[in-house]
Amino acid sequence: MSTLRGRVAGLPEWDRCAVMGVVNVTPDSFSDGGQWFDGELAVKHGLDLVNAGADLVDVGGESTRPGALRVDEAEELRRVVPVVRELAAAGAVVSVDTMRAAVAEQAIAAGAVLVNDVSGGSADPAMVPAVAAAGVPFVVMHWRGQSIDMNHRAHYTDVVAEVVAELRASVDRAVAGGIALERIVVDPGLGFAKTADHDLALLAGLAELRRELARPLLVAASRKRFLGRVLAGDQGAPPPARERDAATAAVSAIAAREGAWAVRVHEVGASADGVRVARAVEGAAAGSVQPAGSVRPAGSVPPVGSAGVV
Ligand code: PMM
Repeated sequence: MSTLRGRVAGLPEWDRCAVMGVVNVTPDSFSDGGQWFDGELAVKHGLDLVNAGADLVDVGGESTRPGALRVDEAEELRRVVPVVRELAAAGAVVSVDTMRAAVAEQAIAAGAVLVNDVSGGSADPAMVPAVAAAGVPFVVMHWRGQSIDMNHRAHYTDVVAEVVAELRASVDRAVAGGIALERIVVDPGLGFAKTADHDLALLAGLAELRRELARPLLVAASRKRFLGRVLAGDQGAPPPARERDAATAAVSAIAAREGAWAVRVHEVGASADGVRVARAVEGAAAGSVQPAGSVRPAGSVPPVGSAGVV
């Protein structure tokens, strides 16, 4: 299994695709803007995600939706650090979603064990040295610039090949800056300087991304625009972000089956089921039907082969 998904040094190893639940402590994220802006509500939400089956929770204080303006560092710290501290103290595996080294450093001091940087270390020159010094894992996402105007950069001849090449360059920069390769996760950055067709091509190319980059892969499709377009078809208005969770869970199952290391989602339960089904199918394909992984607290899928399964 490790060969399929890869292992990330410094993190627990799950026997299937992991599920990362999203905690946006922001007033304006496209997907859940304002819902968890209050720190206490954000902590409660993070714990709810863990109870629903999240293996990790990703805490962010800055929206990266297309057109978003940056928040200042003091405000991002104010939003993120107390939430990270409480979730880590409660036993959650916490990652911090930030482009700022200072936020990463303080989140790590508060208990975060993974830094998820949508800019892959490009937005803040102090990020790679900070993560290297802390010795924590690092998510390198494919990124072509800040959200304010990223849609203008959605031009590719061969999106999979170009994302591979650009991600490889970011990984090389991170390694040259002192981050151990075994601690690096890569992410194609669905929706970041990409059209819906680009996102779908990248999902179709997950096996190639995994093979070419030879690093664990994080897939973050949750509630994104391309799903709205898929659901609406050629005509009609896309459903709002919060009505894209079933489609998100479908992507989670596909990504898990393609060997993704983790999926990043807002609604955890259905994706937690999806990755377990993928795991069971994987076991069957390998010729041995195996239980579907570690215990899931709520709405569990019974182990394959247990009584009562039709
Ligand atoms: N997308 C968002 C935020 N953080 N992190 C990673 N690694 N990959 C992503 O695609 C990604 C991300 C977009 O906003 P959201 O928090 O509402 O999903």
